[in-house]
Amino acid sequence: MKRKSVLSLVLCGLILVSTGYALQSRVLPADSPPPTLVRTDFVTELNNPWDMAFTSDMTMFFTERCRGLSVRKTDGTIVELFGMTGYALEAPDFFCEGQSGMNGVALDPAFATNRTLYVYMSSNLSVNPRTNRVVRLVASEDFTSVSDRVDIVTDISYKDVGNSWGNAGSHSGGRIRFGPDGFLYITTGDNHNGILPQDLTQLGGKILRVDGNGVAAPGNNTPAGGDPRIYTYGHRNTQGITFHPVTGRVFIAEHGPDHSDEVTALTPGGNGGWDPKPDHGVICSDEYCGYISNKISGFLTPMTDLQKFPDAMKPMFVLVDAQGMGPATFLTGSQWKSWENTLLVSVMASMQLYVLQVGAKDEASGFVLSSLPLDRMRSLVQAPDGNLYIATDTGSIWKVVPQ
Ligand SMILES: [Ca+2]
Repeated sequence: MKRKSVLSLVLCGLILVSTGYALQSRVLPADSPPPTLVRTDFVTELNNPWDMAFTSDMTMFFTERCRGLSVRKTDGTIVELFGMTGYALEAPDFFCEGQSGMNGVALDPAFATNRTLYVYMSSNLSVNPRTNRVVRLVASEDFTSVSDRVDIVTDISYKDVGNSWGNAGSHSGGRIRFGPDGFLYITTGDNHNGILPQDLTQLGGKILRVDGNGVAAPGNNTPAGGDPRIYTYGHRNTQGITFHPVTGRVFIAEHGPDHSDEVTALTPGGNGGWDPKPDHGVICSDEYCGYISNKISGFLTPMTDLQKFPDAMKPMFVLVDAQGMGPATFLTGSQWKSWENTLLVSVMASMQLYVLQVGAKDEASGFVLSSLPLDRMRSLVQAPDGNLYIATDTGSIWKVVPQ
């Protein structure tokens, strides 16, 4: 990417980086060409596909937000495994509301031997309020059923009742991924609840890190008095989490309100700096200042309030004109040519993908990928075949081959 091209994008109104942080523009290596992308439909006619997880032989588990968990076998047949009535294992407590339902899916690192996988779903097994849960399942050898349901995390904050800022089921987070450390990372949302992100006793507005039984992982460095499952806090509604292929560092991408989509490299025990509760004397509808200011006088509530939290984790990439940044994955392998080890992030409202180059100090810059059709891309997963798979809100899962 030439600096001239970056400039032209900015001139087109696409502001790539904030001037509020010490971010640097970088230029991708000129001696390595970018890949050409060949896109085909992998699965179509789905209902809000939300996430995918692949076995080593390219069997694909996938979720549909209002239906449940299914699997696409290598011969192309699809089996409905877990969720609504008629699925192989019905979940009577499962429901779909707002942005919630059957969200993330992840395979256990030892899936090949233990057949274990996990989903993030809304459940009415808890009442007043209902909750989001992470549920563990075991898949049969022939992929025709799942069994042995165990709810390993049962108390993830859920927006039980709509308010002036949105419907019930809003801001649930919902991505789950195993890190290279073997622990499960879970992204949660702030539920339009002002106190949640900075409240260390509740699980909304956090990144959680647990083992396969839902027990807090060692090394979370949760501040004293906090729930030990909390890895980082002070987040809004994170839907993207991925791990640097070389350093293993954890990166998240999260929506801003009407400003400041952020990509952030996480530090254990760190504060993301989002605090939408009203300061003393400030009145915000439903005690949530996420779309206005939480201060007596000031600008919009910042996504990272360094004035209030000087030690907060600074984002390494900010999209000032927020467009719903979320799903994210690093691209690994030489087939990606000059994009190897870049961070791919979906920006849903503008229906774009950003390719970000991450520097040694976690600074980043990037450009808009323009060779794929416009669509709201809800999940980005690089599969064991080295190709990229993209779930779209319009009901497809694409296969994208770099050439
Ligand atoms: Ca932040």
